[in-house]
Amino acid sequence: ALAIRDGVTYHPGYLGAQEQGDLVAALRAILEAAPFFVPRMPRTGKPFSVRMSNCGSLGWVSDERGYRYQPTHPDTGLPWPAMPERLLRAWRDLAPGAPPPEACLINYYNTGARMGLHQDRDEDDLVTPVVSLSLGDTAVFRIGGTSRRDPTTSLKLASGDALAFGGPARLAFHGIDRILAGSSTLLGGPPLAGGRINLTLRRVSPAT
Ligand code: MD3
Ligand code: FE
Repeated sequence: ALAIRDGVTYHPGYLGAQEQGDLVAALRAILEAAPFFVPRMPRTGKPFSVRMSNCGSLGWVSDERGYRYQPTHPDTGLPWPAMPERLLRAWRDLAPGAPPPEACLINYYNTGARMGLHQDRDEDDLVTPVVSLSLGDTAVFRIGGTSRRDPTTSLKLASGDALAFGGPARLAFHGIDRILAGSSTLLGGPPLAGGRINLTLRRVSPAT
């Protein structure tokens, strides 16, 4: 593992080719039960370019009413599917000693999708690390400090790479500048027509 900056641990090639394929198969089953929804900006309702779903006991959603975690899918009203065992193992590997994850956000980026610089602060637990896994096309990821004006570092995230964000990096500004189309053959066939999937595992409620 490499220290990218204070609190950021990078594990290039954390998932092998077989594990990536198995995880995509598990995600296809999850997405049949919990299809991608289109998140919208609070107040304005402007749609995100990223499509989303979740697994675990809680899922992150966004609409005109705001950002929040909830136990059910915003369109189907059904509970989110369970987290696959391989994700729970990744959490134990990459956030050792942390209380179990409650939410896994599934972000899907087509070519042209991006995510502006932001902080993750919708969780009541802001101390447990966030763990991220990348699948499919390579993304140009950018991370700065806890002030929007802090200098940023760019990193290319390839399929199978993992990151953990803890300590001072838990509240760092970060985003996805672009997706390198055609850089991976992992994701093919609906609803994943190429592009990139990012999985972010989080603790939402403070451990008791
Ligand atoms: C740094 N997702 O879902 S993953 C997000 O690739 C999000 O889909 C991006 O930012 C993606 O909120 C970036 C890397 C990441 C995830 C969570 C973080 C970096 C983080 C939380 C705190 C600090
Ligand atoms: Fe984020």
